[in-house]
Amino acid sequence: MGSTISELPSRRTPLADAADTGLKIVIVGGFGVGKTTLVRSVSEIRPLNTEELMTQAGVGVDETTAVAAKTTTTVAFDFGRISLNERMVLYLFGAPGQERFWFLWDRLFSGTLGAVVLVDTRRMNDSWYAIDRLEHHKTPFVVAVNRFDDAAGHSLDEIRQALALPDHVPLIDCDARVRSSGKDVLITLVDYLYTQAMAQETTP
Ligand SMILES: Nc1nc2c(ncn2[C@@H]2O[C@H](COP(=O)(O)OP(=O)(O)OP(=O)(O)O)[C@@H](O)[C@H]2O)c(=O)[nH]1
Ligand SMILES: [Mg+2]
Repeated sequence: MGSTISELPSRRTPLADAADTGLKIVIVGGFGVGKTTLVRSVSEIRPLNTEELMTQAGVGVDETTAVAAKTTTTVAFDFGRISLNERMVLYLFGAPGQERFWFLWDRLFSGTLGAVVLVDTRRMNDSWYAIDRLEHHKTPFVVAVNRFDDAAGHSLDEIRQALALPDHVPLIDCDARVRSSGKDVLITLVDYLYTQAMAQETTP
């Protein structure tokens, strides 16, 4: 596949010897919400991206109205890695956002401990499929709102209501282009997974 790999960091951070806990995390959400951007900005290795140029063939098939500047799209998945501390490593899988590639999602969820649902407030409806599949697989998830510059300033409370998210599901703002912001999202997810695991342990 003639994938274009651009703007990749040249760094290659070796995995720490002490790393003994690897967690598989998926990044899901609608078309063009910034999944590939998030994996790229946080990954400490050169991420694998399967981006293809969007062509005339997609006109009328792909819904590009809100992302007119977008020129490529993920056709398989993104892969990256980030060490949260000496011992804990996250393996990140970014899902393809376009409906015609959704059949890949269920396979991508296999062995996943948790997920990030990226949301663009201009196209909230595109988040339903992701939330539905995660609930179906009983995969714990957090929701991160990727604030695009031209997005109306909906509050997190309004977004929680619109997505009918239960109170226990963490909901935060992020900028997928900023490494520290992406890292905060992942830390929120790991904290949430930890709290859930602890709660299950204490439940008789
Ligand atoms: N202004 C702004 N642009 C962003 C932000 N996040 C991503 N982008 C841009 O939005 C476009 C879409 O980002 P991608 O990361 O390709 O989105 P994706 O969810 O992987 O898209 P698909 O894989 O095609 O579903 C890119 O041109 C990014 O540079 C953001 O927070 N703000
Ligand atoms: Mg992508």
